[in-house]
Amino acid sequence: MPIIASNFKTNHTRKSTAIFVNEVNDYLKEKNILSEVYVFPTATSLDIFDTVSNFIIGTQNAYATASGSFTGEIGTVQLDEFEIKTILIGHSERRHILGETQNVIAQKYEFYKNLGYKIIYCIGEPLEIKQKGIKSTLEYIYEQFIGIDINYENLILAYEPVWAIGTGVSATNNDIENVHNAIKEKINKPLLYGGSVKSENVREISQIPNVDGVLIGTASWKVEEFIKIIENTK
Ligand code: G2H
Repeated sequence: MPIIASNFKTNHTRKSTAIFVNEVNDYLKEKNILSEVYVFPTATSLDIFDTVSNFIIGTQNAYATASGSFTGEIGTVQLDEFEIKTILIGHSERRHILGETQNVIAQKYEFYKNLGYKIIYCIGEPLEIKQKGIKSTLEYIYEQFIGIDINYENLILAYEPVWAIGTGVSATNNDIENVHNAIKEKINKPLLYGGSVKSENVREISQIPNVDGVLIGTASWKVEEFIKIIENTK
């Protein structure tokens, strides 16, 4: 069953998120879709999903704590209120824009793993590494597994090359296949591809061997496009 995950990043209000969720929920109810669908809204909208049953809501981020003095962060006390048990960890925007180090990421991973959360763990290389070739790309990616328990039962991986994120330029099918094959050989977990996935390329991408689904930002923010993506994913 393919996995389709929408990452809202810093987009949508509570009002527009509620509309999005209701429409996608209605669509999934009618269509008997076989994909496993996830939505990661902003933290401010996590509380409006009480009645959603056709897909899984996760948090884009949280701190490795129950509660405490961590200005600007949320912890499990807040997530528990909304019965959130799914988290994105290691997204390139958190690594490269928010400055999360591998050490911080590994601590977060360990904390949420110990609580049984489903973790979508993101990895991916920047352009200058990609330009050095597949060997450097894989070395870079493997360093992103330092401190990460790859045997964790609730782990889903997402390969997101940094240069393909939000740029409109997806990796080629060949690039995706090579990296996915290599990762799968080492780590036998569901492996998503992310980076400029849209309704026009999702069918091809989701049919590449060892691609178990997709993680989508930009193209998933409009409900019609997200529904097309769900329809086109095989
Ligand atoms: C990668 C992806 C979603 P986009 O960040 O995680 O974003 O689809 O906009 O490239």
